[in-house]
Amino acid sequence: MFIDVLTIFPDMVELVTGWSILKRAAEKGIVTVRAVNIRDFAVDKHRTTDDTPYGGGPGMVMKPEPVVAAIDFARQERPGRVILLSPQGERFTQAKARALSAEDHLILVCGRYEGIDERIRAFVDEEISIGDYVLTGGELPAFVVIDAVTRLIPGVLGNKASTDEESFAGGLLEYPQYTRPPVFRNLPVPEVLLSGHHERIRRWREEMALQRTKKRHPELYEQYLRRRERGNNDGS
Ligand code: 4FV
Repeated sequence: MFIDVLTIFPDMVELVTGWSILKRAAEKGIVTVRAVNIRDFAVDKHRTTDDTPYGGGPGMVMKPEPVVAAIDFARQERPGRVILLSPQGERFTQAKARALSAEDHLILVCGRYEGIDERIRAFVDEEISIGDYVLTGGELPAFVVIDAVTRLIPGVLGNKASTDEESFAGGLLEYPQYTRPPVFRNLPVPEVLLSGHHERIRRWREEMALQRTKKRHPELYEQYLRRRERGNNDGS
């Protein structure tokens, strides 16, 4: 997969590509992340990428020309899905991460300032929000998307199974995990996990995932029950 990050702070991209799993994925050639500096596409000698809002109001707005020229540049070598990160976007989910992990080329547009010129949206395929809060820029949301998407690409994570059983994968939150020591500050590991009895462990984990989802994510729990109900009815 190719990922272009369109930003006026290209050095930030090192944050995701320079470490751990994503670094190895890049070294293995599974994922290529490229920083595209929007300022390189500015049309004036001062390399301006922002201006005051028409109609007045606080702050600055991202100019359309440099951003759209950067999108054109990113699309030159290969077609790509252009994604704008913004609070007005569709909420990012594991299902969306799974869908994007099948793409060949993602072009992530990172806004800055109070917002972007509305005409940029005519050159964008979709908008994604990572949550209902306002950040200083779209770079961190872009990195969240890159992390969540690339770890789903076959070969990136050592063990594929780890993405099958995790939260949201099966529609439930993940069950509690434990590792050595068997007792930590008088807190023991649940005996069933030390039993070696795989069927009892499997049932305990399912029950824990159900309880945790019901308590912390009731709507996800309802969705899961409805899907299970449907599953039972159509025998799937
Ligand atoms: C954001 C979010 C976000 C808005 C103005 C960047 C900021 C600034 N992006 N999910 N929440 N973006 O807050 O995606 O330009």
